[in-house]
Amino acid sequence: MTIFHMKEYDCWLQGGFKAALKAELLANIHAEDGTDAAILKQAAAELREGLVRRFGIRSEGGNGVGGVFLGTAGWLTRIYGLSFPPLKPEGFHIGVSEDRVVIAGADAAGTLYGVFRFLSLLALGEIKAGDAVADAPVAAIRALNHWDNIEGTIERGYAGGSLFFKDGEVRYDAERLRDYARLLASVGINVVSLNNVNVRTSSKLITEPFLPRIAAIAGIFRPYGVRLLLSVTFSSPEVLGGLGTSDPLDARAAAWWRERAALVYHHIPDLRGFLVKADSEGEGGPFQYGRTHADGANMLAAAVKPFGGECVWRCFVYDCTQDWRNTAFDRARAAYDHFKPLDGQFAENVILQIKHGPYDFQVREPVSPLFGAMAKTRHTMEFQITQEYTGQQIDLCFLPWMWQDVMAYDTGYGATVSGLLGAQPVSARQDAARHPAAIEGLAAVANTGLDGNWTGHTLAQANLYGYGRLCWNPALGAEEIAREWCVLTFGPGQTARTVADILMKSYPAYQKNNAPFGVCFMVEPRHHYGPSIEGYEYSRWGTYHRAGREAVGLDRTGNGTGYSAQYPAAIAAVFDDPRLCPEDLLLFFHRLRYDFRMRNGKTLLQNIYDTHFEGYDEAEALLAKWQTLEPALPPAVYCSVRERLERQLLNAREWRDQVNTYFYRHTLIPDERGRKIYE
Ligand code: GCV
Repeated sequence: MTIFHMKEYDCWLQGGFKAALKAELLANIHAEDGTDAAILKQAAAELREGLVRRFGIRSEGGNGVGGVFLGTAGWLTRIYGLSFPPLKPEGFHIGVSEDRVVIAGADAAGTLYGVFRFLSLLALGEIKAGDAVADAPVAAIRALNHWDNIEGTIERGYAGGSLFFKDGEVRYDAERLRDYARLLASVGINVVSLNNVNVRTSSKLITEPFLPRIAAIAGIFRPYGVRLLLSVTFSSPEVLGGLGTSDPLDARAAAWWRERAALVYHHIPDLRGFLVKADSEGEGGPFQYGRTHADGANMLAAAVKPFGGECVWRCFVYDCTQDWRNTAFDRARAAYDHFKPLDGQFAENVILQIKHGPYDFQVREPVSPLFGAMAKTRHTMEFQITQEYTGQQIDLCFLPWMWQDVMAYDTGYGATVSGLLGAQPVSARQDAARHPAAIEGLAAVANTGLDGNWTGHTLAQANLYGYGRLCWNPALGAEEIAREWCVLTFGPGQTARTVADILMKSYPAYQKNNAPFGVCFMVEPRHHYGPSIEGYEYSRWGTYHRAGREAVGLDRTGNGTGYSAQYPAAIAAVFDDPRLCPEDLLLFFHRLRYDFRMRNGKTLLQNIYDTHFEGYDEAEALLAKWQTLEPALPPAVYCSVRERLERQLLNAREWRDQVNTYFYRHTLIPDERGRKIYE
């Protein structure tokens, strides 16, 4: 085996590749970079820098008729008389002949994305003379949310400290932020929020001493086509303005926000807008004043509207002070119950951000019933790349494996999630063909920090890469994403194939270890790493499985909490019938006896035992497979992943033994294969 000398810091933009196109051709660059447009200049710089660093090809400046022609389609037509098929916004066309490569962007961002795609295709060995590639992002909003605190810590962060803040200040390494912006742009991310949605001490970021520093960060991201969002606390008029109220219908609060928005936009004129978590887990919100979330969001939207800004409003609103004794209450209902009745009441520059499932980024949840149902309100879907509930970047869990299921889910409104993402947003209503409930984009909680490899677990870089690629093209399968990422990171060959195989097997293994069949939340309270079967069972958070001697799970059908009725009738009918319900969601929708026969003919209990034994064995196989790569990897990379896979195995052992023991003690029914379960 040969060693590909990958550098963890470089992620999927590794050097050391051989270009299949002639160096003389690639070195001769004719680029539209003599303009004022920062993004176009960056595109040309990225092409030159990428060719040197990744392929060892140094450009000499354009001369003669051959070479690489880079710019917007309009410029290439004007200067060189080239013509192109119509390009979609932010899209590009790449055409290669024996003596010419043309990279034409629909606009400046498309040109930049065209460069990154060209370099990727070159590294993947997937571009040669005669090829033509035209592509454009499917999702208009491709956002990354950081949950960074101004102290420098990161809520649910597992990769070191904040890239943006330290000790109460905006403090960063500009070089590193540029590298970060490049990484994000290379997979098409175009919006980044910097600070935690639990705003607390970072509420002051929208005050004068901090704004110039935030503006400087915006300046680093700008040439990469990335615009910033700032998380703000709804209670700002009280907290920062000393007003004594933040009531959205109080003229003083609205005026305070208008003034504040003017100040913020004075410093950062292209800020995308404000991101808000309101009435949730201790954050203030309109409910405090007896107002609706439309009242709250619209007030903020009005404040940023004169500057072209948007109010991104999260739908993670639920009562976290519940009583476990109350079996009628169901937290899963909350987002739909709160927001569906408000559909149509939000201003045009409000974008609702809805978690992909009704709970909270569990290993397996149904898709939220709000998707497809919000026909009159702009909205995006929220994912979590940081692995709060999926192993915290100690355990390997390749998230695109689950995200592809979300994308393929048929909402029952005449479109899958991926179909809704492809549709036009509400703001482009004139298009009669558009689906009324188009999803305008994706947002995801970032998994990055100051660790040298950005993500703690080196293989967790694949989740960030995969998220960007999925925003770009929601129809991309996990396997394709894994293959691309592995070649771009580990070079072509057997090592990449082995790592891709490890990635693809990691999510099913993790799911088997975790709470059985969609029951959710059997995790250690507070930090959420590792099993605690009753950790949340008697708490206020509304996350119960109610396991007893004879049955487990929550009845969310019409006979129970009625949650399933939030879906269109045809979908609800599937979820309501335990014989039709997807088995990995069986206990999310049903309370079932342990002797319920699943589709493989075995009882529910035996399936719980089996999956947990398998989950451990599969974690063991992941480690064994990784160990075969020792001769092919730089020692530091090999060792850091091996050490994590060893910890993952210990974790899997806890999951297996705690879950199986728990159910054995409740039922006193042994494993039919006589495997070890503790008394
Ligand atoms: C930022 C979960 C997490 C919280 C997070 C919250 C949210 O509850 O545990 O850390 O808060 O989701 O999405 O707002």
